Amino acid sequence: MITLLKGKGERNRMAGIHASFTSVVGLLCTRIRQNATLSANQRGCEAQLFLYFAAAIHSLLALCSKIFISIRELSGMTFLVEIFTDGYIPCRNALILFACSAFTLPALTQQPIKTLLVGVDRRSVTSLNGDWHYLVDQPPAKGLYTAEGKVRDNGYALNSHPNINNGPHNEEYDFATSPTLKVPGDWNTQDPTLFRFEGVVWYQRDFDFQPKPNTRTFLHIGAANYKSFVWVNQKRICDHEGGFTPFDCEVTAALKPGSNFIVIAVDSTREVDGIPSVGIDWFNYGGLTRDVSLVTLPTQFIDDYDVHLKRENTFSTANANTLAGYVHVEGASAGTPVSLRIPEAGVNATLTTDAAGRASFDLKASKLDLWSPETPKLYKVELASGQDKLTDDIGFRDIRVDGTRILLNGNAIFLRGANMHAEAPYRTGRAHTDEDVKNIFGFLKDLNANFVRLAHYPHDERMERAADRDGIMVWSEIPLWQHISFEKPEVYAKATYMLNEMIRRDRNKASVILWSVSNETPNNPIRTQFLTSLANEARKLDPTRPITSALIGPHAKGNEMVQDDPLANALDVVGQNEYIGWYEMRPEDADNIKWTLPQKPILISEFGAEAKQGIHGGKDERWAEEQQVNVYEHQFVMINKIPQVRGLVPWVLMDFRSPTRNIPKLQDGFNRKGLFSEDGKKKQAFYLFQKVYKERSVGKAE
Ligand code: GCB
Repeated sequence: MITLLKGKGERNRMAGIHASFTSVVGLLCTRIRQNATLSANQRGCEAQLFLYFAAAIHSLLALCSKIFISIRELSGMTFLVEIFTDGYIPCRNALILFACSAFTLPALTQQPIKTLLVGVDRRSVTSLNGDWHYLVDQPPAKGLYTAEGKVRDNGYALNSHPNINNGPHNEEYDFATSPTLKVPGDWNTQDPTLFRFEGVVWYQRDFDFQPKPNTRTFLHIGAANYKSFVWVNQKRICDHEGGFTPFDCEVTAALKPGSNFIVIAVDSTREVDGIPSVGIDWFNYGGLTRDVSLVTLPTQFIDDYDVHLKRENTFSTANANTLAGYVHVEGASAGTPVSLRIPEAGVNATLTTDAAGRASFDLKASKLDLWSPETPKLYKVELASGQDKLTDDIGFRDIRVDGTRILLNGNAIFLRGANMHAEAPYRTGRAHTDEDVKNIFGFLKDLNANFVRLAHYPHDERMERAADRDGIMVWSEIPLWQHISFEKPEVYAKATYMLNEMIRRDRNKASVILWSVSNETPNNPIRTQFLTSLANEARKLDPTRPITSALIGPHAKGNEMVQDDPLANALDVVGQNEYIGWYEMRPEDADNIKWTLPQKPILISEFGAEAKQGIHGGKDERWAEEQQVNVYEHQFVMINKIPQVRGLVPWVLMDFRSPTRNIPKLQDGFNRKGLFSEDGKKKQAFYLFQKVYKERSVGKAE
């Protein structure tokens, strides 16, 4: 109330203090980060002290200014109210800013990523896919969590068996006689009683193993949504958070000759401080949703590599014959030889590792045919070091931004795309099989698409493999969707970890041309600083690809749309989501909208309307296929007037399950904005895009 009565001048002054504080903190933190002479701990400490100091000064100044204004303007009674209401706000803001700025600290002191094997699908492994016994630990999951919230190692993890016929009463569970779930696979679509279950499910399976001398063995989990706790032969091996990226747990010491068993508790409970957080518009499929395997390697092994076309300051086809990158050999001492061979490109080199086990290279190939959607050329890249070797299929290409253009191998490109969730066509559930991937790529090819945004999280690695083979360019994203706890340092640490895992898994995929740090986040300083740091982190991890994010807003003022989200400054390519004709305004209003957008390449990264396949009617009848077409036709009029649009990414290729879409007979639990229904039936809008993409009638590459 009182705040509303305040003069505009004072509010502006407060906003000014705020903004200056934020930018000073941002600037100083950047300087501190850049100071390579300080050790990580020193830097962390200096930054922390500085932030405490700055936050304290800010609170003090802000509070003094409030008190002063209150004394001057108001009676004693109101003055008190002022201190407790408005006076509280700057303090709170300062604290939030402090916390927000402090999220830079984990980045300063961050631990290197644990072993994460790159190219596991190119190795010979022992698959643990198949039938796993399971039991459900209903919320509050007392089987997994103690009253203090600690993880229980002495319960189901022990895989004990009940004394049924004699002996003292002991356990009240038995994995051995419990039903089974298929791994990989979500539990929701396998057991009807678990369809809407979000919580803890315990998985167990036996396996035989014969340890070999001088080897190390890892349990590789392609993805488990959302938290996992792993035990092998009753020993706690590892935990992991994040539902869409792979992880490896070393099991060498826990394994024994003969029969072994593994127990994994997977918790799909949504958490406010999770990434994503609690509100999501896709189905929260839980479980061991991707391949699980045992990978046995020599004691020194290749755990990571990056083989790419060297990025020069300017691209020229004539000079596009140098390869750069590194091979990392875990356990190697300095001077360990590494062989890198690409016979078809005339590369046959012996590299040597440095003290950190990394063999960097910069090598001329005798001949390179660059990867592109038209010629998705992949080379056999053979890596070997000591007893370890593997062969990957890698394409080489250059992707960069030049002004408002996106250049692939020096040529301006226009992205004819679609968004896709990891929803399996026809069968529904989380997509993970070769068949799912074949179906999704069949849809894209039929559409004449050359691009897919894999929303809103990293998909199964098979998708990128298929994209590499089929010549479909990819936008890959971490699940940082809308509202997350931007003010929490531990959430920033999680985001960087997920980013690391995503980039590490897919950096050798030529098809991946964009890393996205987020989707539709609220425009405020805390968020902007968080995502700017994250975008810079992505650039540091991979300086060869442009960074993007999908922005939302602004709302139209009359027929003006001005996108002034400062996050755009941190991006190379700006994704603009908008739903004119569905969530706001009428479809035909789009014709007259005047957009002001950053002078960067813009992708219309989401637009569309719902329609239920098979419902027909007028162009203004909601849910009719004709209405969906009408929305898109007006969108095309609008988009054709925005000169820097470099791609169309309709929302969405196929209808997908969502817990929030509950209109009976129309949605029935599905977001219906697909060009295809979930059972693969084309809606009219599919044919519209198929034609537009064939004729190249909307948008220009330059
Ligand atoms: C959006 C979100 C996407 C939703 C979509 C919708 O803006 O990015 O995740 O599913 O809108 O259909 O509302």
